[in-house]
Amino acid sequence: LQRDSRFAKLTEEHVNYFKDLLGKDSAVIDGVSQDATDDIEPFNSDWMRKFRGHTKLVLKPGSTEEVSKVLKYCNDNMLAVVPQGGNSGLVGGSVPVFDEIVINTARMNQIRSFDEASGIFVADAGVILETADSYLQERNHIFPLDLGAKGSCQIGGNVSTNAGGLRLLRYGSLHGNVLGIEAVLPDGTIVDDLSKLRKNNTGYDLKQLFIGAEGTIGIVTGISIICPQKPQAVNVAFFGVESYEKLQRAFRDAKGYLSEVLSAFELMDGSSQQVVNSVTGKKHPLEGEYPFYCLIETNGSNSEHDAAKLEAFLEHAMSEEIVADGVLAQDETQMRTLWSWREGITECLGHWGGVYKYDLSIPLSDLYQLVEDTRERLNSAGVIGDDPEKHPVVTVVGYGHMGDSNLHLNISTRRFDKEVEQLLEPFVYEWVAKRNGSISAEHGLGLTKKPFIGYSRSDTMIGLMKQIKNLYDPKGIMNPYKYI
Ligand code: FAD
Ligand code: 2HG
Ligand code: ZN
Repeated sequence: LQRDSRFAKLTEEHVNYFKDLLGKDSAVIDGVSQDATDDIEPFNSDWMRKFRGHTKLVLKPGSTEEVSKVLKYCNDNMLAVVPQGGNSGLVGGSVPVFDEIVINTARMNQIRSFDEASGIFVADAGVILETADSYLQERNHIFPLDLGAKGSCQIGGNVSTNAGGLRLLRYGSLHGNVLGIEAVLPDGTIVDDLSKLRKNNTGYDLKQLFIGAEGTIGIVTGISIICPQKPQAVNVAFFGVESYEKLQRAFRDAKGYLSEVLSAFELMDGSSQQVVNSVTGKKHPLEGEYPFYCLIETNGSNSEHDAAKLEAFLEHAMSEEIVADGVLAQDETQMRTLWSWREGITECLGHWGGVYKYDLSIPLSDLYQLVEDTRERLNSAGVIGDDPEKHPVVTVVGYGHMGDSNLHLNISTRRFDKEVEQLLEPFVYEWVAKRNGSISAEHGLGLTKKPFIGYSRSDTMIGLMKQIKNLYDPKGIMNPYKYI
């Protein structure tokens, strides 16, 4: 990958323009002028510390109008930019590749309105997901999305990646819940489509293009989203299961027994639980060891009603030997503990060094077979083991949102290794394409998956995407070098 010479290099004149526009405190500058204001490094590297850019300028506009002026100037002066929210993305999309200017939305963090009767919440893109959720919880509602990075990711970043997360099974995707978007195009045009309407069939639904666009066509500055009421009753159960066959039965029967209250069905394999156990040193909630575990959550309006449903499911699943062991959380602390064995996996996997991550949609019946095939492939190549000299790979784990047929295949390594990478790619992508799956279920394409889009999209589809990109961003300044 080479720097695109059409893009201008940052000069002191550019920096002075931005300082005048935004005020000195809204720019993090390094190496362009004398007054380096802050440590620029965190904006240049991603959550996994896998990608590192070399920007010299981070801008933090405080309003949609400021974003508009910044982008217009960048567009007029051929300065490439990267939109950045909480920088928790997992595909290298939120950091510069070369010297692109980072436009960070952290200062745009105002909640604009909330209506308790309709559940419609309107806020700036830079509001942190957990802040939005806490605000809503105080008003008897929840944000329809929840995920492990909630403490740092921003709702604009969530929308821009079309994040899926832990509640999608129950509350649906952002394509359905986001009702309106305010965004700025590279030429400074403010697209005010901050509708609060659930239904609006007046031509193309253009806001959908921004949901999952990963910062390639404009900067999302505000969103309007419909939020469900806070469930009065929440239950969490955690099960050990002997086979993938039985796990599928557990899912099928959970839907039957729990129907409308089922809010999450999450898969964790035995290896993923060993990883959390060895990194945190905590005692696993179940005594025995099982090849599979699942976490089931219910959200309902009547505690007794839900508990009765869950107990009936439990009795059925135990007596039919669908699950081998299980535990039901008795209070909120236990619920959080059980969730930590699922939500903590991503962080623990990074303990030894680098992680190869694959976020895949696969037909449910085949979903876990990929983990087994990958493990076998790496085992026969002799790259997995305990000897740091001989074995770059520590472990291969499978977990994810089983309720959405979304597998997270992760290969935890002591170091990134060319041989391991060549064993994994294109093997994983070919495996998924053969089953008509998707090479990105929820994390997006960013930089990591850019070369592989063809495994999930036809030339015609990619051609149409390029036409849209050219229409919205004719000069190509928005998040260049990434997937499109
Ligand atoms: P960033 O990382 O800053 O940016 C992500 C992408 O969006 C980049 O391409 C960036 O250019 C673009 N972008 C950001 N803000 C804007 C904006 N305002 N306008 C235009 N473009 C923008 N994802 C899931 O789907 N489900 C999960 O369960 C999940 N769990 C996670 C758990 C952990 C521990 C971590 C670290 C990540 C997880 N993710 C998950 C990844 C997920 O994509 C992000 O956490 C989140 O959605 C990104 O938000 P962010 O604000 O950090 O965006
Ligand atoms: C999750 O579901 C996230 O925990 C992260 O989407 C998955 O790290 C991963 O691969
Ligand atoms: Zn996930």
